[in-house]
Formats: sequence, C-alpha cells, structure tokens
Amino acid sequence: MNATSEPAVLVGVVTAKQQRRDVEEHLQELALLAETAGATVVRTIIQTRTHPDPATFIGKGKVEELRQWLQDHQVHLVIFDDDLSPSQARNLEQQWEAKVIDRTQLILQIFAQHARTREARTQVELAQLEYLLPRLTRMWTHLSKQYGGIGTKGPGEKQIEMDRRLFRSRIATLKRKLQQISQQRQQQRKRRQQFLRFSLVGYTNAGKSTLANVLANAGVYAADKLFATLDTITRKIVLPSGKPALLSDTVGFIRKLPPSLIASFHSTLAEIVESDILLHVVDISHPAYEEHIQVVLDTLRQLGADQKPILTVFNKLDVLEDRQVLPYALQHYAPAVAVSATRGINITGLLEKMDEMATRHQIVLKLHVPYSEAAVIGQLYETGSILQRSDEEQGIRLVVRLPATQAAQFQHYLLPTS
Ligand SMILES: Nc1nc2c(ncn2[C@@H]2O[C@H](COP(=O)(O)OP(=O)(O)OP(=O)(O)O)[C@@H](O)[C@H]2O)c(=O)[nH]1
Ligand SMILES: [Mg+2]
Repeated sequence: MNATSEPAVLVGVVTAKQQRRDVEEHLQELALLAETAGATVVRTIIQTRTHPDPATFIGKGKVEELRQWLQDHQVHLVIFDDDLSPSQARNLEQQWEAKVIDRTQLILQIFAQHARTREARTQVELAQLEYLLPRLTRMWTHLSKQYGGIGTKGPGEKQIEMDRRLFRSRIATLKRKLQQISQQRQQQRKRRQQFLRFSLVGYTNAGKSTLANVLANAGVYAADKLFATLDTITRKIVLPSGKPALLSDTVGFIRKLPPSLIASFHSTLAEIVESDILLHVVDISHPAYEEHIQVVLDTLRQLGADQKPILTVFNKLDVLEDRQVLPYALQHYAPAVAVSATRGINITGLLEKMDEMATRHQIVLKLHVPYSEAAVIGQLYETGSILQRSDEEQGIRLVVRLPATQAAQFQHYLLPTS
C-alpha cells in the first residue's frame, strides 16, 4: 500500500438471478476501478441473498460484523458493486461511520480525476451534479470533512452546502457551456466531412489508444488504467489502397456506465455516431470478453450507433493462452480480425480489412439533381458527404460519398460515368 492510497472494502451480492462466477468477475473489475481511483482493496465480501435487504442491502448480521471489522482495522471506505438507494447508503454510513459508495460513484470519481480538457471537465461535472441532485438530503458532509478522499472529490465537498436551486442553476450553466462546445465540435466535424471516418470503440482497457498509436503513429495516451482516455482524438491515416481516412480514439465503455455520463459525454461520443465504420476493439485474452462485447453493443445501441458497419478487432493476441477461443471468436463476430497492438502482429491484416470494409460500405456517386427537386439535396447532405458541388443552369451537379446501403434511393439522379 502506498502512502496516499485509501484502504477500501468491496461488497458484492449474489441474488437468485445471478451466478456466483459472474459476481466474482464483476468484483474483480470493481477492484481495478477502485485501484484506478487510488484505493487499496483490503477485503472483498460476497454475500448470497435471495433479495437485497431494503434498509441495508446486505443482511443485518453482516452489517454488524463488518461494523466491528471496519472499526478494528480503521477502514472508512466501503464500495458496493450494485447501486444502493440513497437511504440504504445513508443507513450504512451511519452504522459504519464510513463512506459508502457504489460502482456509479466510483466511475464518476475516476472520470473526474482523468478529465483534462475543458470539455471533459464540464461533462464530468454535469454528470456528477445530476447524480447528486436527487441525493442531496444524504448527510455525508460530516464524513467527507472527516475522511476526504474517494467519493468526495469534485463537486461533493464544496457544493454540498448549496441548496437545490443553486445546483439546478449550475446544471443549466454547464448544459449551456456544453451546447457551445458541441456546436464548435460540429463545425470541426463538418470541415472533415470529405474523409472516410473510422472510430475505435470498445471496453475500457481493450487497447484502443495503443492501436490508434500503431495505426496513426500518434502520441495518444495509453495506460494500464481504466478510462485513460476521456477525450476524442482524431488522426489522419492512409489505407493500403492509398485512400486517406480519419481515425478517432474515444472514451472506453464499461458495465453499468452511468446514464448521466453517457448523456453528458454526448458531444465526445457524437464522433462515434457520425463515423462511417466502427472498429470494435476487444481484449480477447480477457475471460469475460464476450460480456464486454455485449456491454459495448448495448452502449452503442443507447447512442443510436448500433446500425453502423462494425469490424471486430480482437487485440492482445500475444497474451491469449487458450488458442481454441480464436477460431470461434473470428467466426462468431465476423467481420473480424485478430491483432496485437503492442507486438505489431497483423496490423497489415487489419489495415487491409479496413480498406475492404471501406469499399464495401462506402460508395462515391456522381449525380445531377434538377432544381425542382431541391429536397433531394438536403437528403444528400444528411446521409452523405458532398465532395464536389457545382450549381449549373439545369440543376446541381454533385460528387457524393454515401453509405452503400443508401445509394439505391439516389439512382435516379446518377450521371453516366465517363
Ligand atoms: N499484451 C498486450 N497488451 C496490450 C496490447 N494492446 C494494448 N495493451 C495494453 O493494454 C493496456 C490498455 O491499453 P490502452 O490502449 O490504454 O487501452 P484503451 O482501450 O485505450 O483504454 P481506455 O482509454 O482506458 O478506455 C495498456 O497497458 C497497453 O499496453 C496488446 O496487443 N498486447
Ligand atoms: Mg484509451
């Protein structure tokens, strides 16, 4: 334990609906999150119960046993994997004289620690305030004053005294600020519209930033930490066919990513929504890789980006022990490719697949649209990228790049290719 880390106890509950193995897996991930936030896990408790206790989530006996233990070991932080109701958290804090936080708060804490840019900081603060607003009555000020540290960083300490009205007005200000930032971003994205756009998506720590570095030789921050990247970074790359494209690296996903975070990271995540092809990076060496895939697909659905063409990129091939996994994964999640970003294995294969996807899913058309059908022009601007436009006597001549699936509806306006 280093001098600055805060000792913490982790708690998970196996209910009738769950497998113990899954809960263990989730607690391992919670431990990683806790360490990323700066805690040292000193004890992990798993309790089996048919339902959570309405007042204390875990059973009364366990609460009492842990009270004694926390006191004996001078530990003042307990982290639950499940969401606690405000009253459950309050009851436990009173009995244990310790801070009690859940996975959501821990994730918010990490985001607060990692936010660097004005945009990320604004987004995180908004998410934190929205999380805290319904919990304002929870009297934990005395606890945060006493112990500080995890769960109290960010708006907690200094803003807890503000009344709800001030909270709401701060939320409104932040939303306005984000609106401005999002407009600026939209402008930037418009300027880049002529390029084919790839976004790296995936579970946190899958290796997205490492891969972005390898593909673009960019100095993107990669670290063995959860949520190392909170901002979207876009780089230009050139595919083997010579086609230029843009590649964006963005924030990772995780099980139970707080909805308030997804909402407030809207402008960062818009990059994903507006890209042409997604590269879904998966750590194939992780025993729970299939659950990770589902979490990412669910999050993409929430963002409205699940209909995009996806190339699954199985990463960390170099540390995959069970070789049996690979043929199944490649087939089941096709189109897919396996690589190692750190060892540079099969990066050419990946680039070729990207080229192939680009050809399959994007098409460039030369069109002529009469002025009498101006609405079509609007549609084209919405669905595709206008590469060239010249307004002529009879109508508008355009060169557009479109998703292949959209091409048929504009067939009527095709110009003969000469
Ligand atoms: N063994 C091995 N490790 C890798 C490979 N690719 C990435 N890593 C490691 O995995 C860790 C996470 O990598 P990142 O690139 O930061 O992952 P990320 O997906 O960007 O993570 P977030 O930004 O936190 O969502 C780092 O320690 C990398 O060195 C690989 O091919 N093999
Ligand atoms: Mg990253």
